[in-house]
Amino acid sequence: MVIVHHLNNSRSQRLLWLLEELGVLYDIKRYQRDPKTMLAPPELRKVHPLGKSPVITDGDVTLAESGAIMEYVLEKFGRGRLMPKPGSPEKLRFTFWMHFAEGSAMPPLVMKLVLDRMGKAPLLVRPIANAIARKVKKGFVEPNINRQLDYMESELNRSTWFAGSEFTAADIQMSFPIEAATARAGLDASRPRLMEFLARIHAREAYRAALERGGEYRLLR
Ligand SMILES: N[C@@H](CCC(=O)N[C@@H](CS)C(=O)NCC(=O)O)C(=O)O
Repeated sequence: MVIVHHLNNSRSQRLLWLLEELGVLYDIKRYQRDPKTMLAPPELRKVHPLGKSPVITDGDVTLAESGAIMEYVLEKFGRGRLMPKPGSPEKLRFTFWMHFAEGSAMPPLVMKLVLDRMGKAPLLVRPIANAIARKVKKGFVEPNINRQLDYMESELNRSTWFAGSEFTAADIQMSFPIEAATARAGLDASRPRLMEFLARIHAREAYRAALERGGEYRLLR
């Protein structure tokens, strides 16, 4: 049976959701973030040297990295579900969003999280830390986040879901940056397609079932 090594308030929630959509039986092994640093506990490094979540174990297979795990799960259990037909234009869009989520959308959102936390630097260096953080956010991080959000919004003007008219695993993969952008980058009703996307995914039975099994899911801000 697939075991999901699940960190609270993290990307592994997305994987539980995929497994629920496909009706795959799975078990959860839980890990708690350090409440101060928000880092994963060292036990996770015993499962995979990177010590990040998600990681799955399935028999002899131990696999990290959300996109790779999703591909593995779709190949092994999907029977063609939740992905477009090979060779179709939708498949190309699917591949793009599967990579874009972690390759492009998440890095500036993670940078924003880290830079926002610089406000908690020791008192003596706080003014300098804040000045640097503000400059990097204004000059690099926020323009990138905004350009990416605009692009996502425009793509959802083209079609209901990211890869086309059908819901696919690319929508699951994209859910995390979009949820993170609402939590920490001011994504709001000024981008109505993205807000509708969130409302639609949050109403899905499998999304709710995964939340129930996964437990606490409050995105870091
Ligand atoms: N690109 C990786 C990112 C993995 C990642 O950074 N996971 C976060 C959880 S959202 C984590 O484990 N953070 C705790 C830590 O870095 O110690 C993926 O999608 O799997």
